[in-house]
Amino acid sequence: MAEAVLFEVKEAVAIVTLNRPERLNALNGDIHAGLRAAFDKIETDEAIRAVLLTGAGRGFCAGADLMQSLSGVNAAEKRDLGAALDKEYNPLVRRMRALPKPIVSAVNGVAAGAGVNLALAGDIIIAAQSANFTQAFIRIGLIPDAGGTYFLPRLIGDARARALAMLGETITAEQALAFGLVYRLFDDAVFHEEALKIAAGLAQKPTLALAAMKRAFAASAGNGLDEQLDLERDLQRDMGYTPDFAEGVTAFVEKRAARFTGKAG
Ligand code: T3D
Repeated sequence: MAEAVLFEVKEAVAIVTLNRPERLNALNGDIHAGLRAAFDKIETDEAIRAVLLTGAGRGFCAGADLMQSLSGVNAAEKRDLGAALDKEYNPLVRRMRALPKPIVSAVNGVAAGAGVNLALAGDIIIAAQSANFTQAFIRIGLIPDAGGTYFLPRLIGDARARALAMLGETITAEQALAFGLVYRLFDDAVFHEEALKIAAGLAQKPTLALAAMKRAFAASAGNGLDEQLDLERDLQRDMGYTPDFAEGVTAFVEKRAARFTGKAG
């Protein structure tokens, strides 16, 4: 049986590929286990400085596997869906947001349900022209999970978030771009190459500054301006002590490209 999640490292980028193309990479136990193993490696391997999350085949991810994880649900069987979120989805989303390395979500095709929201847990979300996005939950009597009710209003505004969640309509990649759900689109033919280029570029940047930015952006959702200014001060103080800051300034003065290591000392 093929591995449910493919993992390789190229140019200091961990390329994590959801690999159940015949099910549009719907999330089952194997995929969750594969993602846990991938993030274990990403968190501990210093040579990995960025992540590219994508899908095999024509799908990015169709959300929870309705044939496996959610099959057999009927009126007689009361299923505790909260337990699945506690065990698999929520730790994954928290882990992605807390990861001190940037994550590029490369939505190569169909994205539905938790598949969309998994992409939104990344830092930079890009999509292929053929991709589409569906908050499919309402079609089966659920609410957006995996952070959907958190990410959506913040990214695209409350009105659009509610409409997408409540209507369960599919939007094209062009609409997703216009809404601000994704940062950029690329032609399908060059999508993987362009996605890797973005991730590899991030892997050469001052990793500690990227990690500090993630912390600052995460905190800004709950902070007032005063708290955020204080946090920026504290994080910037830390950045001022990093070798990459010294290298950045030196390279500027010497009129050459900076060579960042991403290391603390
Ligand atoms: O306990 C918990 O896990 C709770 C967590 C819940 C989180 C959730 O994500 S709930 C939402 C689950 N996802 C969905 O409801 C989406 C279901 N899929 C669809 O609505 C459509 O497939 C799509 C809109 C995503 C794509 O449509 P289309 O026309 O491009 O493709 P298709 O023909 O429907 O799908 C292709 C194949 O993938 C097909 O298999 P077949 O007929 O060729 O053998 C289809 O059954 C399979 N597939 C698609 N989505 C899923 C799936 N198989 C299992 N689970 C899926 N989610």
